[in-house]
Order: sequence, then C-alpha cells, then structure tokens
Amino acid sequence: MNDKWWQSAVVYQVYPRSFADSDGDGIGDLRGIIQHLDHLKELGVDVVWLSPIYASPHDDNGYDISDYQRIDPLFGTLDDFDELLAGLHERGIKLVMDLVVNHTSDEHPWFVESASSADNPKRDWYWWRGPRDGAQPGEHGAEPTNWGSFFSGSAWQLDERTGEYYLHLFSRKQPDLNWENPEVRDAVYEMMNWWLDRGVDGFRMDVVNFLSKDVSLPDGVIPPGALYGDAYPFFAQGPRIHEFLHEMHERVFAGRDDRYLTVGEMPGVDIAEARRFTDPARGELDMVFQFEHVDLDHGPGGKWDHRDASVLDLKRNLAQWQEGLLEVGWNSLYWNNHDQPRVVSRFGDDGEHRVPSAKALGTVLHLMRGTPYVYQGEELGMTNVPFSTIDDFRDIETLNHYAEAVDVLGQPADEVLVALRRTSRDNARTPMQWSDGPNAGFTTGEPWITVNPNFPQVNAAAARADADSVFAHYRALIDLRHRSRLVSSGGFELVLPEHEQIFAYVRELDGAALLVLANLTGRPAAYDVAALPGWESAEVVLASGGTDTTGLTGVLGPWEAVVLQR
Ligand code: TEU
Repeated sequence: MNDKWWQSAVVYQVYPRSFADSDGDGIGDLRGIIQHLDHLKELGVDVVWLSPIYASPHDDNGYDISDYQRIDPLFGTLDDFDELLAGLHERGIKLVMDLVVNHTSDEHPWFVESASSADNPKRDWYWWRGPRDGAQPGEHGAEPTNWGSFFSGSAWQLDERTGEYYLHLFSRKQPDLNWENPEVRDAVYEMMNWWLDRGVDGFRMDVVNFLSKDVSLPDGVIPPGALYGDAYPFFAQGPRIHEFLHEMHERVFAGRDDRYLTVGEMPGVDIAEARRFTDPARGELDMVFQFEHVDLDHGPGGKWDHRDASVLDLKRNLAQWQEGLLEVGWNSLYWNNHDQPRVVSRFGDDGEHRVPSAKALGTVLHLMRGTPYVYQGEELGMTNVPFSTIDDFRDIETLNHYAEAVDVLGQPADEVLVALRRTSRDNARTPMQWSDGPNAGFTTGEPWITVNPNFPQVNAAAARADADSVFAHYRALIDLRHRSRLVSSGGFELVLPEHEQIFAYVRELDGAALLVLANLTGRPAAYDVAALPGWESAEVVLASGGTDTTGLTGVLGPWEAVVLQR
C-alpha cells in the first residue's frame, strides 16, 4: 500500500462534554476546547476526533442527534465551531467529526414525520413493523422480533398512535434508520458533503457495520440466562454493507483529494471482514475500530461479567490483527475511548505503578503498525473512578443495566455496583484533569459528573512540567512515529511469543529494524537475550525507565519498556 498521511498520524479523541467548560455550566464546550489547543499542539497529535457536538436531547450524550447541521447550544455555535476548526488547522491539526447515522434521535424531524402516521412519506425511513402474528400491540412478547437492545430491554418500541413498533438497537430515543431506502442514504451523503465543504477532514463512523440489516428480521437464539435473542448475526456486516460503504465513498470522498480520514467503529468485526472494509482497492474505509482486544476481559455473560485477561491473551490477539492486516488494509490502535474503562486501571496498575504501567501500555500500542488513537486523559495516565453509589453514574447503558440486573434479574445491588465501577463507560467520562485547582480546572460551575478525586496528583499542569511523566512519554512516542518510516510503514513480527509477562515485537523496513520490549506485569521479568540475536549492540531510542537504559540486560523491571533500533 502506498504511504498514506494517516499512517504516520496520531489521532486525539475529545469527548466535548468532559474536556473543558468555558461558561461555568458544568458541561464542556467548544470554547473550552479552543482554550486548550496548545495542550494538543505540545503533545504533537495530528488529528482531533470530536465526539458528537450536534443538536441532541442527550439521551445518550449526543449519540442521539436531532439536527446534524446545528451545534447543540450546550456546546456552542457554528461560529465557535469555525473558530475551533481554524485554530486546529493553524496548528497543523486536522478535525474529524463523529458520524452517527445508524440511528437518529426520536426528536429528529425525520423521525417525528415518520412516526406521525403509517402512510407518511418518511415512514420507510425507519424500521416499523406490526406486532408478531397473532399478538396484540403491547402484549408481552408481541414485539416483531426477540431482539434485545444494547442498552437493556427490547430493541422494539411500540408507538400507540399507529399500533406499530419501531426498531432501536440502542435506546428508545435512538430509532434505527432504514438504509435500504435510497432517500435516507442521499440525505446522509448530502449532510456529510456539507461538513466536508465546511473544512472538516473526515469522519469517525458510529456502529457503521450495523447499517445493513437482514430485512426478513428473524428471531435470534436466546443465550442461556438471557432475556432476549442474539440479533448480532442479523444486523452486523449485513448483506449490503459493502455496497453501502462503497456508495458512500463514491458519493462523498471519491471526487475529493486524499486529505481525509475515515474510520468505522465496528463492534464484533473480524480480521477477514476488516481487510475487506479497509482494502484501498475496494474504496470503502481507511481503517476500522475492532473490539476483540477490549472484549478480552468480558466473560460468557458479557461486558459486566469480568474475566481476567492475561498478557498472553492480549499480545496474541493484537499480533493476529497486526499480521492479518499486514498485506491488505490498515489497523486503528486504541486502548481507550468514551465507551471503555481506563486502560491503566484495566490492563495496567493504577496504584503504585500508575506511571510506568501507563507508559508501557502506551509504548506497545503506539509502535505497532496502524494509526494510534489517544483518548483525552490517557496522556496523563488518568484512571478509573471510585464511584460510590448508583447516583454517581450518568451513562444510560450503565443505569439501564443496573435497573435490569437488580429489578428484573434480582442480582444483589452491591455486586452489580462492583461491575459498574470496573467497566462502566462513565470511567472514561469524568472531567479532564487540567490542574490541582477546584474541579481539576475543568469548570467554575458544578461538574455534570463527579471529578476523579486523584486530580491533585493526576493533572495536565503537573504532567507537562515533569520530563518523566506519561505526557512526556506519549509525546516521545508520537515524535518517534513522525520521524520513523519504520514505525509508520514497517512490518511486524511478534518475538518471545510464549513469554507470560513480556510483550515484544520487531518492526522491519528496508533493512532497518526496531525492537519493542515491554514487561506488562508488576514483577521483574527475565528473558533469554539469546532469543533476540543481533540486538546486543543496538541503540536504545526510547525507554520508559529513562535514557540510561543500557539495552538488552536479560531482565525488565516492573512495567519497564525499552525500544531499540539497529
Ligand atoms: O458505541 C457502540 C458500541 O459498541 C458501544 O455501545 C458498546 O456496545 C458499548 O458501549 C460497550 O460497552 C457507539 C458509541 O461509541 C457509543 O457511545 C454509543 O452509545 C453507541 O454507539 C450508540 O450510538
């Protein structure tokens, strides 16, 4: 694959609600982001991905959009947006918007019209169906299929006005669009072109592998102990998904130069499908977000049913994706986003070894083949939050799960709370910690969600002043990717594959090579230097333990990472 600009780029995800509040209402906004552009510049990132800022009733924090071409007043105005875009571009940073078109808000005019009557011209813009044969609307089990929503409960909502149900894979206020209808696709492409004409540099596409459904809408198999059928086979990687994504590419990007980036969020996608979606010859997407590595600690009961993931599990899965997309396609590389708990608490150590474990995890991720994504606060080593009661949580997925687990399935509330503290999306959504001042410098008002009490120690001001901080290490990793084609375009080979503590691999290109070694445990890790022939006299180019690291010693300290080049 010819080098693309985004192979050597690093993306920074901003979750506007929690990044920085400029008007004291306790909710982050666009002017707050403008006030912190220099933080992004100093870190060295090339692209900012903004989670949704569009008009929304915020049932799912903006992933429920009621107007795709209006900025929600909570976040600011289109003028604020244009100023933010200009400020980023002045600093050589691109801006990627969040495209949420698997569903809209139920307050979007499209849905309001569609729901108004069974023969409305926009009825077929969504998925409306009558009750199951022989059942009356509203009867238990009358839903058209036994599909469950991602946010608990049925994936179908009855509308009394017409006695019909509409499909919502997420919340009741997020009805799924019917992409079988070409009018829907036309409207989406027009909206996307509107943003690109305004200067935006690309899109992160929300659950974009769900756009094509099995139109026969069959029931799913009900797993043991579950309330609803597993519908994934009937809405993921559907029969027309490649047709739709290629059409989108042709209608939105094909006539433009290649300064854009597209990344598709694809829960459950596998390597074979990811190769097809990201093969440049197919004209669909540049890269995808796959979920296998962030589902490794999910037990048979799903995300709330925790299982420990070993270093072997982690490195074997990531290596499979590296090898799987080596010849064709391209990987995104991420540990964190607004849906995942903080990696330093999840796969690292957020206590004694918070800083070295954050650096080690950053090192193994950033030096792999693919485009790295940094989620706000990750560059500071921000951790999960000691939420005390259910009242501390705000996320609809979390609150709905708690209600269903406790009230419907009768699980002990304190047990469910343990799972929420470990896995809830709210762990990623507490305010960005800018300083040790009031509310961590996030707001002069009352923050919409609690601030992590460790902010006096974990904050941007302290990290940027500390040459040995996670921030400094992330900046060095980003700088290395910018300077080294070896990192941006080299091959990948897992080494020490059976080592239970060390994740190690070699990147090679045109006779040059880089060796990445990281101990992902809190115990010293011995390794056989002889198993790494030819690296004895290699140069240390980066080390989490500081520059006096003398290369291959045969043992790595707790969470120690070292990068050598020859
Ligand atoms: O997430 C889709 C998705 O896979 C997640 O909902 C995931 O299932 C869950 O959060 C993991 O626990 C996207 C957005 O990233 C998410 O914020 C939205 O809530 C969702 O789509 C609906 O738009």
